[in-house]
Amino acid sequence: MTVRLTVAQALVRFLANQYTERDGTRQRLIEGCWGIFGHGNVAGVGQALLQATLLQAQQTGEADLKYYLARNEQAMVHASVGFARMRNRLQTFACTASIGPGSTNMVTGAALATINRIPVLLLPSDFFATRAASPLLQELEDPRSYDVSVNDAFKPVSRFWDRINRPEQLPSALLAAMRVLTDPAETGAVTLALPQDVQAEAHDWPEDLFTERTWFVPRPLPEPAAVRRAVEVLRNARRPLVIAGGGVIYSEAGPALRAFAEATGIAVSDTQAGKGALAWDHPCAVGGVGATGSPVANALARDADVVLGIGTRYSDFTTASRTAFQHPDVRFVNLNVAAFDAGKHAGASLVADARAGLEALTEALEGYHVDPEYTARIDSANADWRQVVEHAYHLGHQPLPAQTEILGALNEFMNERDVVVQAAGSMPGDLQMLWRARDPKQYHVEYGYSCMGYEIAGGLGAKMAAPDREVFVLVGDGSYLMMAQEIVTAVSEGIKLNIVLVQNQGFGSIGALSESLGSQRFGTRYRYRNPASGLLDGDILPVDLAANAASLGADVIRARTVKDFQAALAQSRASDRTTVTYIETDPLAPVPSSESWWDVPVSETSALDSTQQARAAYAAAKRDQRMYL
Ligand SMILES: Cc1ncc(C[n+]2csc(CCOP(=O)(O)OP(=O)(O)O)c2C)c(N)n1
Ligand SMILES: [Mg+2]
Repeated sequence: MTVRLTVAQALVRFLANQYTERDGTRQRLIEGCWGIFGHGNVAGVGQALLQATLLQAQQTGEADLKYYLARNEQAMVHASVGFARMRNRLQTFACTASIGPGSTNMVTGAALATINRIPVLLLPSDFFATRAASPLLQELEDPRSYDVSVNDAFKPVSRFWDRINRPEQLPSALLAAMRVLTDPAETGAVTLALPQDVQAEAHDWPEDLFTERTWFVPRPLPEPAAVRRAVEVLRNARRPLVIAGGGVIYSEAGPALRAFAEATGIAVSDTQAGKGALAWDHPCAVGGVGATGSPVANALARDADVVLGIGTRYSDFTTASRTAFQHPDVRFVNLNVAAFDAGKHAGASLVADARAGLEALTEALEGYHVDPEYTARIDSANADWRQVVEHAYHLGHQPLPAQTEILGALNEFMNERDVVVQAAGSMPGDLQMLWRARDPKQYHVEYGYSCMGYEIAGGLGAKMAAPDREVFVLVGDGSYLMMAQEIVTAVSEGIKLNIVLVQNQGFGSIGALSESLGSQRFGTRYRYRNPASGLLDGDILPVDLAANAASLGADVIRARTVKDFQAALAQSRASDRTTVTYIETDPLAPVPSSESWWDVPVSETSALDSTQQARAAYAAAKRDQRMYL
């Protein structure tokens, strides 16, 4: 039996019938379709989405793929990532974009998804497969080949990429796309480029293509010999340290991690993606590790003889650019579902689902426990650090509050299940160091790509995934100016976000970095150009981002003091409308030290004193950098 449909209609019908299942729970894989239409997709995928919606409304038994209109194509990928991350990678969205700029706007989102190992299905439109009308509006013409389009730019940032030049190619491409999206080791952006003529072309499809399909998301078990090798290393450890990454959370391995920590007494540090895997006030929890981590975790990392990395990619922030671990014989044990990550730093590789691997390790390590002196050291360091955090949370900085006070007030205000979303600027570092999370879904900081502009769009996706939670989006003025437009989408869809807009007149983060590297905050402030100096160091600009947010349809509260801010948060929570709380902070306020380092090279030769001094400090710090072999 066959059914006659266009390629786009077949695509939509197929996607509406895909499910994932893990631990006996089944859910739709593709929750809906984000899109912005242009000539490349309006009559193809657009028509198919409309038809599916209308047929479903008539109760024909046709499954729908609900359409959401974004305001920028990059943002719709971010929203899909926010959603998929919140749903532990078991569900995501498709994104349809028109030919050319609509499609290439998604490239940044694709890179973000792939780097963070989050599934998202991208459907950029492409020029005619027949080339009947070439060159089209927005078509890249490559004199060397007619088989090149701007969508080839998705190749390095996609885990699977294909172009559907004939209807017959669609079924196998779709099956491969679903396999990659649902494979925890391979997942990331999946791109199917769809020529605009092929989208509208009819074909007789086997009906079996559209039967419901369930993709079982595996929990690979560790190989017994690999467990034995890992345990051999761990049993000899006197100063071990766990690094919990995002993989712990995606695998819902928090309880298994807690059981492991309690059985062994090993301290647990976390990465940006792993924060909240173990509650911050658990006796074994020592906070963030690495360049923006807590000094407690970083001191343990410095002395660790064995590092057990679980579900972590070991980014430079996590390893302090490979200076975090200074024990001469430090060894790594890497529990990861992806062999690629499990093999890093010449570690003993334990390729497995985080939960399954932790259960196996806990069992095989029976009888092992760190010595009481190690435990006492953690307790006392944690007690000292808590006081530092309390101080930073309540600094009383004048006249403008410090950012750490805003984060503190928010942390104290939020309920356990509320979610904080952030991505770039000075906040991820402060959050990584100071935030206290109990729930594994509370801390949502995108720090694989640290993409300015993820905040509001990603928060929108997170809220769609968890309508029962309050979502607090923290966004800097720089990020806000890059991508604020999804406030309009939130308003139009009636999706309520609590947005906190932190105004510090430019790039607080890069300003501080620049200063520490001898570059004197050059080009990091939003100021008038000063004719005298020729630099952007004139007066503050007459820009009112609060008024801008109001103009996009949000309710806006202007707060000046921490007290105002607390009242604004309560008002924001009580409202059912997207609310922006606007607050100015002092970018020069003090922040506690992580006692760590990040490798950002400084000019080796320079006419500036500031750069020469920074270079000397850089060269000294660089000496601690190691290859872990
Ligand atoms: C898309 C993008 N462009 C550039 C950067 C580099 N960058 C990192 S933080 C930052 C400044 C962020 O400014 P803002 O949002 O105001 O946060 P603040 O640093 O002031 O806290 C820049 C330019 C980035 N991470 N992402
Ligand atoms: Mg700023």
